[in-house]
Amino acid sequence: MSDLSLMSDALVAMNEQKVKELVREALDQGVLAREILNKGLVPGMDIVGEKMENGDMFIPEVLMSAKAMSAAVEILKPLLGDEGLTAAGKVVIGTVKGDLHDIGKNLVVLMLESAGFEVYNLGVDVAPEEFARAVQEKGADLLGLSALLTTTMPMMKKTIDAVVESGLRDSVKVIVGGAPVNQKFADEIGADGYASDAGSANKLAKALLQ
Ligand code: B1M
Repeated sequence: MSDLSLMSDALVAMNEQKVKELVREALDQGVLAREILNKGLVPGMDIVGEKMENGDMFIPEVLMSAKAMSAAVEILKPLLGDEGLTAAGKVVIGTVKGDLHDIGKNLVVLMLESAGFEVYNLGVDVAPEEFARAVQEKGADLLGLSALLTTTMPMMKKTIDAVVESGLRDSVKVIVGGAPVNQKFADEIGADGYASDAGSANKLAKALLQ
């Protein structure tokens, strides 16, 4: 059976080739895509985060690990989604202004798309007015906000404020997520929900739009 800790090691070693090789090997051995993600890749990125925090890895190195992670996610992409679900609604999603982290948000996008949502991914560093404009233009049922930095969390509140100001708050549900975010914060800023990971975001989106 595949040892998924080797995948974490390869990610920390910034070895994209090896990561991809191990992902393909695990799939060949019948390991589920979700398990590869949750037990091999995400723990690897957690170690990268710790090393970054301790000054054992620097930004260019973290970027190389992030690139390896994205390449692995590309392989898993077609296998991650729920099958047989019908179009469930329109979603506008992005990482808030000042924040450039997008790996987790892209996983959320992946899950939502494969669950049949029509997803408009605005990318990273998205200003509150940009979100509000997109909600209006796309007629979104759901707005998803991601933040990975404690310093950009307040931007989530500002984004909700912008949606309120544009008179759209009653027509769109807002969900928030990202490592520093929690349910309490979501409640404080007036979001409709919080999800801790991509799978829960998918469930939450479906529940809110039912
Ligand atoms: Co940055 N970074 N980073 N970084 N980075 C963190 C987040 C950090 C925790 C590392 C650390 O110090 N331990 C720390 C934040 C500390 C804090 O504020 N609490 C940090 C810092 C400080 C910084 C810089 C300030 C560093 C610097 O320049 N001195 C800088 C800021 C740049 C900016 O954004 N303005 C910076 C830069 C970067 C890189 C560009 C090098 C790179 C990002 C590359 C990219 O995303 N394309 C990077 C990375 C890779 C990380 C770590 C190592 C990994 C993040 C990741 O991709 N995780 C991260 C440490 C860590 O998280 N362990 C760190 C894997 C991903 C699958 O998980 O993103 O949590 P995550 O997403 C999950 C859930 O959170 C959730 O579902 C996802 C999937 O299950 N989720 C949602 C996410 N969004 C959601 C939205 C939802 C629902 C759920 O609904 C809409």
